[in-house]
Amino acid sequence: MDYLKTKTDLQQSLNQIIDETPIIDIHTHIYDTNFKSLLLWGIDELLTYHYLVAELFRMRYDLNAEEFWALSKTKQAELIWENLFIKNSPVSEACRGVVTVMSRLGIKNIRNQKLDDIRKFFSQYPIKDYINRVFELANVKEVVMTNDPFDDLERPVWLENPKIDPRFNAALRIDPVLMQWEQNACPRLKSWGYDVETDLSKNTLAEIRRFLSDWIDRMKALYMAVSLPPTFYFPEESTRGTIIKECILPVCREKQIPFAMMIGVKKLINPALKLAGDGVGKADLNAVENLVRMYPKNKFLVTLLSRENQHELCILGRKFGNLMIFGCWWFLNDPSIIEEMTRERLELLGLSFIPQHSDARVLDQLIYKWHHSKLLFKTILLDKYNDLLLAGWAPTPEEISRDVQNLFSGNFKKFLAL
Ligand code: FIX
Ligand code: ZN
Repeated sequence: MDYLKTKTDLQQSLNQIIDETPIIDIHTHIYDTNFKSLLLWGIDELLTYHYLVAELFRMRYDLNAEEFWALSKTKQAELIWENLFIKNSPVSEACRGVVTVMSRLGIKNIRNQKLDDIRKFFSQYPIKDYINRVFELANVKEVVMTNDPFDDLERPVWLENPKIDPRFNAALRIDPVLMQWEQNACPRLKSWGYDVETDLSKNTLAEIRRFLSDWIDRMKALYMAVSLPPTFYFPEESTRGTIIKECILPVCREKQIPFAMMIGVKKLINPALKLAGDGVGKADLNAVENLVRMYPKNKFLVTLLSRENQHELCILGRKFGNLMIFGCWWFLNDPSIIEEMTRERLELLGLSFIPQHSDARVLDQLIYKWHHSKLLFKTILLDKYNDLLLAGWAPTPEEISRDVQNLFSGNFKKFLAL
């Protein structure tokens, strides 16, 4: 057995393992080529990512949002490039990410490049080759999409029963069912042939279950997902509480798939910023505690948006094996917070969690979101294994490889198979 007995040995072995271990990215907003314009890629999409739009309006508070949104995508990108990269150093995580993507794609002397030349670089790739290149650079073997039957661009694609690239798994996203039943989901389901009314009669509940089951089967969805506000509570005498209890949880049990709850989004606190206008709030984790305890036969994937919720979530994770904690979501996907959350999770949960997801909305973001996170995991895990070494336990490269495989894909696969 070649035990790793020094920090230097640990570091060399760990760095190689982290670089070589393929990833399943369990939550993204990217699509395979069947979904045409929904698949976003290239420099203009990278620069107009809603994280950067929010940062632009900080730098240029004088900008009129309506006028900005009226600009073409290329003009929006040029404004962002000028204000967040040229007139100010791109130090934010989202700005640095754009630089990382270009560097790792092989673009040289980025800071002196003209945007049109960068555009030419991206245009050289046929999209299917580019998908391969991005997955190869990020070392991502599979992603899970966010698939929304209420999206008028996406739904027709699914109804054609498309042959989806096997690297792109589906997740059924059902926010309108839980968040806008009366005004949105109910009339839409009715128009699609489901015999539903706004009041939640036994028949309506059965039809909602049929709708969920149909779409899980159509998409071969790995899980069902929803994003919920910080005010979310359960159990709750409400439309949302009833649909979760009578529809979501029974169907997830029947299909043996997890229910993924992403909790803490304050939708559109600044509507003028559109996708960039969402905020964050601390959630009441009694809601999660009640769900995982009351429904031991259901599996729950949970990620929370508030940094202040993370320690409580780890403690819940220690108590309930049907709760799988995942990712450093959105406003938490920053080195200082990833560091804090990942250390806390390793100390409290060992290796029984999913450390990261990319939430990539633009295909190329897989490159930076994973490169940045893997750099952090190298530092964090080195400390943890070195702590172990100092305590008197020398791991082997095979054991570290096993551990990292579980963190990067095995924990997710095993949780799905439970
Ligand atoms: O609800 C979600 O899936 C969120 O991740 C998105 O709504 C959000 O805009 C995002 O992309 C964050 O990274
Ligand atoms: Zn997301």
